[in-house]
Amino acid sequence: MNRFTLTSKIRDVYNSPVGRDVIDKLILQLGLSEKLLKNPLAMNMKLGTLSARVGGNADEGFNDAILGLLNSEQNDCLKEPPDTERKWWKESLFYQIYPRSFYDTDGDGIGDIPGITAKLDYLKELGVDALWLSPIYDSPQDDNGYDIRDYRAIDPVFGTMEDFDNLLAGVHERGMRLIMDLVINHTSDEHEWFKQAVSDPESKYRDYYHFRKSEGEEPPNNWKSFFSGQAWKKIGDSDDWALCLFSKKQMDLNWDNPEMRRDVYEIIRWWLEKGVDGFRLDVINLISKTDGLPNGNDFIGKMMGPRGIEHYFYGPKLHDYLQEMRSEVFEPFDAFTVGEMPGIGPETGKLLTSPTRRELDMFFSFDHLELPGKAKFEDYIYDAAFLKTYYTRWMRNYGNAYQSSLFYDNHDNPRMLSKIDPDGKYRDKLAMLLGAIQFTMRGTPFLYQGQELGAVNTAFSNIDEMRDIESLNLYNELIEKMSEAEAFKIVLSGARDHARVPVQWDGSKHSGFTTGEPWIKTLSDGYDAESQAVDENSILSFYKQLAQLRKNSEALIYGEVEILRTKEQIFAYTRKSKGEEYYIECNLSPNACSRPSKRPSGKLLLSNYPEQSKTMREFEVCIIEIE
Ligand code: ISL
Repeated sequence: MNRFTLTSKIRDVYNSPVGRDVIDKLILQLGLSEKLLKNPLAMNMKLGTLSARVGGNADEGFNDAILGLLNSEQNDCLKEPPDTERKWWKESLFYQIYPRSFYDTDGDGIGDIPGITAKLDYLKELGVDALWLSPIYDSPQDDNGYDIRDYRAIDPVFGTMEDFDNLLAGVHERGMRLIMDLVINHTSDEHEWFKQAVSDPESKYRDYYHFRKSEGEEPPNNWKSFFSGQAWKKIGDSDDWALCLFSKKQMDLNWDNPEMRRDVYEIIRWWLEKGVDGFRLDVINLISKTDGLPNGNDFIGKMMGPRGIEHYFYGPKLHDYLQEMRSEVFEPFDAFTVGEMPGIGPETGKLLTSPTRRELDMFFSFDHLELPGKAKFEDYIYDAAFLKTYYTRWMRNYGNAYQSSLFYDNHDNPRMLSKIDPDGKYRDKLAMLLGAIQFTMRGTPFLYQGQELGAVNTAFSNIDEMRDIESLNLYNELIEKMSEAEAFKIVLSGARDHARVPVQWDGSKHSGFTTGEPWIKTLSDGYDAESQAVDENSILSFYKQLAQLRKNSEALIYGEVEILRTKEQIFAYTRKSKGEEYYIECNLSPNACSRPSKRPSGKLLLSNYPEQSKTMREFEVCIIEIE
C-alpha cells in the first residue's frame, strides 16, 4: 500500500528516508534555503502544493516520479543502530590511480601497470593503505576503459596479465590492498555478449541488454545520455535500438535477466580468486530501470542530470540486486565494496550501506562537488564555506553512524583547488586545509593522484587539446547554438581532462611522466613529487604528516565528530575517543578573521601557517590535541 500521496504533509515525507533525501535534493538543486525545514508553515504544506510551486513544472510525470520514489521504500531504517564494527577499510587511506596518466614505463606516452608497480614505494611512504585502479581491462577506450570489451583481460596499452600479477604481489608485499574498478552497468558494444545480441536476435544475449523497437529516427523513449544526445544506439538500418546511458559504445546491461547477473558474478569471482581485495562499483545505483522504460520528466532531468534519471538512479530492484550480488560473491571472499552513486543522499545511502542490510560497505556521494543550485559545466567560484554546511548535514545524518567516503578530486571532475581558488593565490594553504579536513573528518579518505602534490586545473587553450568523450560531445552539441569560444568556455569549466593530465614526477620534460609523446597535454608548473619530497614545508610533506597522524589515532578513525557553533567562515570540530581528543579549526575563507573566543586549549600538532596568531589567516587550519 502506498504511504504517501499528494495530500501527505511535507513533515511526514521528510521523516521517511527517501523523502528526506528527495526534499534535501530539491532544496540543494534549486538553491533554496535550508531554513525552510524549520518553518512550520512549510512543513505543514501538502506535497501536492509543494510540487505545484516548484516553478510550475510539476506536471503529472513529476508527481508520479516523486511519489514512486517516496513509496519505493516502506522500511523505515532511519533508526538503525550505528555501525561500530572495526574494519580495515575504515582505517585505511585509499588512493585512486588513473593508470593512463600515472606513470609510463614503455615510452608510448600512456601510463601503464609497470609504472604503478614502480611507484609503490612512493605510495607506501605517503601512507597509502589501499589502491583503487581505474579500469585496466581490455577496451576500445572510447571512455578511457569504462567501456569494457573483455573483463578477464588486461588492455595491451596498460600491459599484460603478468604485469598485473606482479603489481598485486607488490601491493600485498608492502601490506597494502588493491581494489579494482568494476563497470557492470554497461559493457562495450564490442563485448562478445553485445556482438552476439546484435548478430543474432534469437540469441540469449539479446536479453542481456535493453533492446527496443522504434521506427524511423525517433528513439524508443525520451531519455538523454550523460554524454549528450539521446540515450539510444540505433542498430544498423533496422528498427532496433539499444539503451546506452553513457557513450554510444557503452551498452546498458539488463539486470532483470538472472543469467546475465550470474555471468557478471562469475567475472567478479574470477578477480577475487586472483586475490584482489574489493571493488569500486561504477555507477552501481543505475543498474535497475523502471519496467517498460517510460519517458522521463523534463524538470527532473534539468534539475538532476539527464532526462529519464528518475527511472534508474534509485531503481525498483536496486536493493535486491545489490543484496544478491553481495551474498553470491562479495561475502564469501570478505571483499570490500564502495559504490559510485550519483544522486544518492545520506538517508538512501544508509539503506544501501547499513551493515544489517548487507548491500555495500561504502558509497560515494557527490553533493559537495558543486555549490547548491550550480552545475558542473558552470563557470563560478566555489565558496569553501559550503563545506561546513555539507559536512554538518552529512555527519548529522550519516557520518557519525556509518562510514563516509571523504574525497574532493577524482577522474570525473576539475580539481577542487581550482574551483575554490581559480587564480592559485592560496594554492599551498588551501591544499593543506582540504587535506586536513579530509584526514580529520569522520570517514575514509580517498586521495586522487596528484592531490597530494597540489595539482590544479590545466590551461587547455582549445578543444583540440581535449581528449574526453564527454567534453567533445558536449562541445559539438553546444556549437550548434553558440560560438566556438563560448562553447569552449563552458566545456573548460567542467572538463574531466583537468584531472586526467599526467602526474608531475619531476622537473624534467613532460614532468618525468614519459620519455615519449604524452597522450594528453602535460602540466609542468614545479609542483612535482621529486622537489616536494625534500621540502619539509611542501604539500606532500604535509599530507604525509596527516596520514601518520590519522593512522595512529583511534579518535580520528573511530571517534565521534562534533561540529561546533562558530561564525560562518569558521569550521571547527572535535574528534574524541577514550580520553584522546582533537580540536580542528579551519578558516574556509580567503579573508582573515578573529579566532573563536571559546576554544579548547592544547598542543598544536599541525598547521599550514608557521605559528598561531590572534587572527585566523586566509584558509588557515590548526589541528590541536586537547590536553
Ligand atoms: O562525470 C560525469 C558527467 O559530468 C558524471 O556524470 C559521471 O559520468 C558519473 O559520475 C559516472 O561516472 C562513472 O561512469 C562513467 C565514466 O565515464 C566515469 O569515468 C565513471 O567514473 C561511465 O562508465
